[in-house]
Amino acid sequence: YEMSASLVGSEMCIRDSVNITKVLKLYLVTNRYDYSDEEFLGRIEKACQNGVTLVQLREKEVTTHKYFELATKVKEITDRFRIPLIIDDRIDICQAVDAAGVHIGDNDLPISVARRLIGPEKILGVSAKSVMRATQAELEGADYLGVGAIYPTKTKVITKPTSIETLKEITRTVSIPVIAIGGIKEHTIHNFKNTEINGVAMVSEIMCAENIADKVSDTIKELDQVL
Ligand code: 3NM
Repeated sequence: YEMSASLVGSEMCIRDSVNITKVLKLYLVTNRYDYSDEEFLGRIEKACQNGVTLVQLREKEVTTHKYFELATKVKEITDRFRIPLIIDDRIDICQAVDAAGVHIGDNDLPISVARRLIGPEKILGVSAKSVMRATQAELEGADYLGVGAIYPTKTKVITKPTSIETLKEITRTVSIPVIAIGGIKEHTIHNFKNTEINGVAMVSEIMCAENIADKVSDTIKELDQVL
């Protein structure tokens, strides 16, 4: 994928320098589980080394101080690999560490407000579980959509099942890129043939993999067959 060096520095226009249709291919969403910081960061680094194309830092139960600290450390890693870092929910953390963008769901700020706050230069991702929400998100300034949960997931999240049919309807309707999320495993990627998605987001499949390097590179090979 193409990405200019400006992503690494604090220059403006991150959004323009990232090829959004390509960086969504294998989208790692983090989860801390019971890992030590060292183990957690080590896993993210392994994933970056072996082919994930974007990292979303997703923290739900930490203080702002801790979120900032983790975001700073994760950004050191993603910068090294020239991979965009997206922050879940927290616009302030995104701005504080100059991440590439922010991802918001139904319970976060309204989409248009989030866009106004982050400005035109940061990437805005939005969760969409219906065609209506997807259309609205596109209108209000989303750069990409996360659609799910496609499969049942054990990862702690407020979501509801979203069918592959709805996913297809969304990709047919909107013109911004779409990723699938929720319970996706290396061995279920083939199910996304002909859905017109730009990539998949994974949490447990990568964060809990016994061998992250193999998991990521094998998953990329699967994606190459399907996308
Ligand atoms: N968002 P796993 S599902 C963070 O449906 C997240 O919007 C979802 O975890 C949504 O890959 C989910 O381990 C968790 O199943 C996905």
